[in-house]
Amino acid sequence: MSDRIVDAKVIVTCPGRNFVTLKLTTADGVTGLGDATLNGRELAVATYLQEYVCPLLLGRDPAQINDTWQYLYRGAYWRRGPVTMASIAAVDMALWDIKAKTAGMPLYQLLGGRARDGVTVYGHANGRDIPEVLDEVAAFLERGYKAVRVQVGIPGLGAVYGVSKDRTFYEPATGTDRPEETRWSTEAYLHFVPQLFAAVRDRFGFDFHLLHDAHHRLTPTEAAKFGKRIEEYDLFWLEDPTPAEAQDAFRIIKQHTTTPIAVGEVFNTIWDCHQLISERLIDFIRVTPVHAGGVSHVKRIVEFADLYGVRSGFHGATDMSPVCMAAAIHLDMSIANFGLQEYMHHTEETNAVFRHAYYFADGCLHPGDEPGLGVTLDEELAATFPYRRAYLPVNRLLDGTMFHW
Ligand code: GCO
Ligand code: MG
Repeated sequence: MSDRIVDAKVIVTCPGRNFVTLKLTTADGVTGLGDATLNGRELAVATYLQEYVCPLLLGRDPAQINDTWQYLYRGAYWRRGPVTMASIAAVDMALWDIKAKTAGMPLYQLLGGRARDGVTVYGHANGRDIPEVLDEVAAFLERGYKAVRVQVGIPGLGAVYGVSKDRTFYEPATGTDRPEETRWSTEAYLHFVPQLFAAVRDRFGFDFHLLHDAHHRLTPTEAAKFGKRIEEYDLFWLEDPTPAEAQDAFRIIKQHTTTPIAVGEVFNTIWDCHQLISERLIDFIRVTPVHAGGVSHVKRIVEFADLYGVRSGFHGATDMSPVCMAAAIHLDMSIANFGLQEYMHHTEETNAVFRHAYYFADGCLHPGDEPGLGVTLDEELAATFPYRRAYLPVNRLLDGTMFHW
């Protein structure tokens, strides 16, 4: 007699930032967790799950992951989109958690076992000016990181993407009543940022991976010119050079530069990136379980990407809860075409609510040995951190024109 899902609960908590988590329980008493956090729009996903998905899950066999995925994807008629796909992702992650716990093994074992010793990660070095960033890079390298992303304040501009106000924790979703408004000049950015790469390579050499995120702000021509200009600094990747929805824009970039290109943190399905991958227009695909349909769908995307020499670079900012991070790490451990994993620290409160088996050592994350995803959610503690509305910033050009954040 097969098992049945008897409870589906959505837990919203704010231990430093908001997280939405789905917890499934089976008649056999096994529980599974799935991350459903969509930064700045959390309650839309919580409602989608609570009102439309949870009732459908009760009574289903937790072992039938593929059928449940298709039931929620094909069965909704309205396909794709961040809200729908984060909801499906949460169900998928929770079902894989249950399956691996039932099998008594860490999830990566079910996905085919270890394909590497550990998951190499990159940290975020940032600062208001170049000397501050250099100090941060030094600190990451001292802690054993083998890859570092650098972001810097731009003279003449106020707050810019990727530069923390808080030195220990980066969270861009700060506006509670309305989004924070920032101002932007692509000219000022393109003029200044190569000086940062020059300073980093000058002081620390080339013996580690250097990365940078342009956060979707350049035109294809600007990105092509920029990529070419910075080739001498040998970036591991230039991330999100142009707005990600236009897949053909990347053809222009690729025709002009050998700086490797990463994109995909805002993608929800394979349909958002199949052209980028099959035409070899990118080098790294940045999808992550919570925003791209869970473990099952991300596995499908990276296996497809492997056919074209595109490697993984899963998104791992603070808005991916430890549940999503664990799912990403289990995938990273087992896939053939692993590239690099993003890793940002969660707050102590977050780590207390979501106790996790994964840990950092020697520049890598390791999944630990617990069965399933290896994450437990302390519901009582979670309830002491109520939801607080938060918006990601919006961005305008210096003349007030709405721009990409
Ligand atoms: C990254 C991302 C993040 C996003 C954030 C939005 O590369 O880590 O660009 O910083 O801005 O995840 O919610
Ligand atoms: Mg990014």
